[in-house]
Amino acid sequence: ADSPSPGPLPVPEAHGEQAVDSTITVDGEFNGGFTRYYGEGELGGGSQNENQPPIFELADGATLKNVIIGAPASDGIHCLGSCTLKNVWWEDVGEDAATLAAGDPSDLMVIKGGGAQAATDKIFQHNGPGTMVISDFRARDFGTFYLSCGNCTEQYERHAFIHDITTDEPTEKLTGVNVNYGDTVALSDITIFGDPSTD
Ligand code: ADA
Ligand code: CA
Ligand code: CA
Repeated sequence: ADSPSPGPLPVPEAHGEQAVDSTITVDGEFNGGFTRYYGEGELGGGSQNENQPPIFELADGATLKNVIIGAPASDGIHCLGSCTLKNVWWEDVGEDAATLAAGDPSDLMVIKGGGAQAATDKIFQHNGPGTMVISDFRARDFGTFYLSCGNCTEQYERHAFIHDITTDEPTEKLTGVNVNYGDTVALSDITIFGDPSTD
């Protein structure tokens, strides 16, 4: 029998498209107006190679909202400090969807609204120090929803708060953390369609 499913990802209708051949840097607020952005040139590989450039790179304090990331999505979105992603939708996640790449321990990366699908590996990748807060988010067809880096050159304690999310069954796991570095994840109001068992 088919597994229960959260249904198709409710991506808003795109208002135009824009090919991106070099990373768009965002300082302050950027409202995409639901334009679909997709990679080309050095952002157009569509592979799972590490170290691909992101489509958007957010400076400390930046907000990105109302954006659709189409395919190919390269390494998605990188935050270099505190940042906010509001209503960002990934139609076909590239190497991963969004990364807290750098910053300091007081930084907060807030992801509110939006959704992601077709993530061969991870959706949210936490490499820098600081805290990731993810809420009101939908995910389907993904490996790992949130991963704290296990092998980054610099390791820190990392924290995440994940609430009000709906997903289908991860092919890998919902979250992966390094308790040896002091990582924590707080989960609440999580709905997972399918088999919730773990091994
Ligand atoms: C993998 C890899 C890390 C880092 C991460 C990322 O988890 O093992 O070293 O590259 O991906 O940032 O995509
Ligand atoms: Ca990776
Ligand atoms: Ca990556």
